[in-house]
Amino acid sequence: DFPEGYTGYHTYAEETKEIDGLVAKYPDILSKQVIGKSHEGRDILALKLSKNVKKDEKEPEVLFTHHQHAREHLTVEMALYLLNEFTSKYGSDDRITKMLDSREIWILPNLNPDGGEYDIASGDFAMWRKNRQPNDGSSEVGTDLNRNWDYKWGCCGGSSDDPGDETYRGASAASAPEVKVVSDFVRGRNVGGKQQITAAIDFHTYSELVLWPFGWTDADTGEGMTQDDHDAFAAVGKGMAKSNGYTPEQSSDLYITDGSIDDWLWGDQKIFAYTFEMYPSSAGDGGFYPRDSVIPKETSRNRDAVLQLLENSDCMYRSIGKED
Ligand code: 0X9
Ligand code: CA
Ligand code: ZN
Repeated sequence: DFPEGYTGYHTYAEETKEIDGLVAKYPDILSKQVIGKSHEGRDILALKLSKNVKKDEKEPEVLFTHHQHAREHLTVEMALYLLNEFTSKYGSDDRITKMLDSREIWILPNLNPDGGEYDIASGDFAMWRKNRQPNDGSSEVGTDLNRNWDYKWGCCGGSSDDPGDETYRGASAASAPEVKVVSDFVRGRNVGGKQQITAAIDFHTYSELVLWPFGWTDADTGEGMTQDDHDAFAAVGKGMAKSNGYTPEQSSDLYITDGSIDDWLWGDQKIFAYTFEMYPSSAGDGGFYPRDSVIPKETSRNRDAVLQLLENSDCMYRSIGKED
């Protein structure tokens, strides 16, 4: 369980209970799907939020993914905040109502349930990052999910081939079952040759950043990224950063990563995918483990940014005056 001072965070069981309660209370706008299993057999969920939720309507779809990294527990709270906020304010809050009426929102609250549970199993934090998949020929456990996605996997020195390292990229692209499950889910949203998901945020902690692709290269434009693509990423990214006070930048400005989810979502699926690094800005304010008292403030802090992305998701190029 979570240590004292952190019991406001949700364990996997508490998270499941909270979600099931919301699905029971708001069946017309919230639905739950089990899209696959983690290595240890826990459910990986996709929650859909939309008016007429049981129908697949012709509406832009937006994806929010959470908790790739075990110790980044605040990102699960971010998912639960969005689920609570959007269900409880549908019909009373104008912006939320408009978005549920005209978008299909996918929230994947926990991509790494095994790692998250392992991190709190002893009652003290384990500082765990990866999943809990064993590695052939090594006693070291785990793959860094955010280095295992099938785009430029292991290309560029932005991950490790050593199973003992924190950024171990896995034996092959999508070798982690959690990555495979979510990749297949996203590919499944390609309906009739068209990817329905247009925009995404992958939530992490910490550093208070809004990041956009690519991570594999320092170049702003080039292969897979036109000037207009880049400018739209930056325009919407900077707009979101203005509302939450985070710092906006290309992800490779932080450091080079290969096999990260946002590079795959954009490079392979042409989804405008951002990474948010949530609170705190620095290690001094709790690093990966800020007290539970910050949860309400630091999750609601992203409300406006999330709504901005939803509002832009029908045409991301409108942000640079190029509506098509
Ligand atoms: O290294 C990571 O995966 C992310 N930082 S964290 O401390 N949450 O582990 C940053 C990823 C930045 N790169 C991309 N988003 N591509
Ligand atoms: Ca709908
Ligand atoms: Zn992370």
